[in-house]
Amino acid sequence: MMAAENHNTVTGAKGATVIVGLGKTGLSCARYLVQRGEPFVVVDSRRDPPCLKQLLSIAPNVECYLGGFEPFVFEQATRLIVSPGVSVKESVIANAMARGAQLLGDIALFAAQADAPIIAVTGSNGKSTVTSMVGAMAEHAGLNVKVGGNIGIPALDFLTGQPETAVGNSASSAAVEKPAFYVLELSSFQLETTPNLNAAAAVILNLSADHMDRYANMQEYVAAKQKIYCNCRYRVFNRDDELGTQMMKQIDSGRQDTVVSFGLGVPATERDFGIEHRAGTSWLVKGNKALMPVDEMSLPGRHNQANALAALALGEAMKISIEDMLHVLRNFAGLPHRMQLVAVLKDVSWYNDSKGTNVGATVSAIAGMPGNKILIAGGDGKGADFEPLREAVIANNVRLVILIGKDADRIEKVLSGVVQLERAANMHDAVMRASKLAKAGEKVILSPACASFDMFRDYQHRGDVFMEAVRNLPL
Ligand code: UMA
Ligand code: ADP
Repeated sequence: MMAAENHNTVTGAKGATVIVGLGKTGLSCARYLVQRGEPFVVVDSRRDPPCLKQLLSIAPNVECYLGGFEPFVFEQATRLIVSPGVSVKESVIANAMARGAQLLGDIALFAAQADAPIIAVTGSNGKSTVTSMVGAMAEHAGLNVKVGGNIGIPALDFLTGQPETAVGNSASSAAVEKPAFYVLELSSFQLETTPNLNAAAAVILNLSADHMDRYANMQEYVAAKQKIYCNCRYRVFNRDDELGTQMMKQIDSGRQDTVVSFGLGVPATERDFGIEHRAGTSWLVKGNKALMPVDEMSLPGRHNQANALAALALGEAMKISIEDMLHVLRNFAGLPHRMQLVAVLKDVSWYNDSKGTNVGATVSAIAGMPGNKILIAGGDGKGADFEPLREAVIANNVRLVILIGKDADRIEKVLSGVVQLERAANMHDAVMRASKLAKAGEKVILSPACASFDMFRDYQHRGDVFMEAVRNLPL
């Protein structure tokens, strides 16, 4: 039975645990509870949530309330397992918590049962890059490692043995084999429902405004991120990041755990990672030990040097040899939709940075690319302040900005008068305009500074549409 949406009671003990949200995360939580024989009900505000069919195949009799958050579903709950896409400020959730219901997310369930140490990565930008680098380093060192979380594979799928959770292994062996480590990318949404992550090592890469439609202010966002260090034994932080450094000073008082910093300058202690210029060459260094010339890294840009240093610090916590880690930094191909070179046409280079979903990411994308450029930006700004784009556009030779999407007006307000602006009706139009206006030697970068949901399924879809439009340009 799939419970009818007009039921006004939740039956028996099933109502005690409510899974809120039926996307990938909700489904992974349902699988986990089914395997443990624990009863639950599911609720989603969408009438047709993406994982309904899969849910009914593993739990045909589950009670499932769709198309809204009816209060009666929450009133009987003693435990809410809330998906990252649902705000914990929803009144039904806040009321249940006020009554004493326990609030958890998938990562909290995972952390309580994980059979191997967790290496955790968060930050406003660079999470997927660093998570993937650390995963690749561990694999190169011959470790069986599982890489997941916000990067795309719900962590609980590792415990329930889903075949797609095999990373760098055959599906059959990875489903049963206990890994040496879990490397998890964690969003602020996942962290805010994780009271005790208990990670073996964790990093906050950087802190700049994101998801301001879900948080009242920066403080609230930072407090969610800070949960990554809860009971963590090896804390890595970015000493160039003001908020991150402040946070570390506050947490530090009286604690004896290992604390390692990374930053783009010379490190102050032998434990810390940084960059030092010696005889005309920039080196990645640990303390005063030179590790590798920065030029040997496969990924370009200062932000990727910071990402590499963070990955080195985490890899060291996993006891991976420096040689194995440097090999990965020399050969890491980078991820799609992150400053991905799509084509060079008539001496114009086209880059897909669709994963630039907040202002900080777009600022680093344009700052990291020398020469004149055209920026395609816009979408759903998630309540962001676009002001930092103004300075970045002026300082980094952005000659033209083509705006798309819901928040084009808001971005135009900030950039008006400092750069030539164009409006485009859709991505194809934006690419056509850029192609007509680009001059030889310039770069065209899609780095929207916004989420994609106003026009596309997700950032991958947006990047794919962009790349297709570029590849279809008349030669
Ligand atoms: N939604 C509703 N009603 C509901 C439940 C969800 O409208 O009742 C909407 C949400 O507002 C959201 C969408 O449905 O727009 C998906 O939400 P979800 O919680 O069901 O998402 P999942 O499919 O479980 O995917 C989540 C992460 N999604 C979000 O945090 C929005 C995925 O990160 C993550 O890969 C996956 O779990 C596995 O861990 C994506 C993401 O966009 C990539 N993350 C944000 C980011 O990186 O900026 C945080
Ligand atoms: P996340 O998973 O946090 O969204 P990604 O590794 O997917 O981060 O990178 C997303 C975008 O953010 C990239 O395309 C790049 O423009 C930018 N970026 C990556 N690393 C950093 C960093 N350390 N600092 C600032 N911006 C970054």
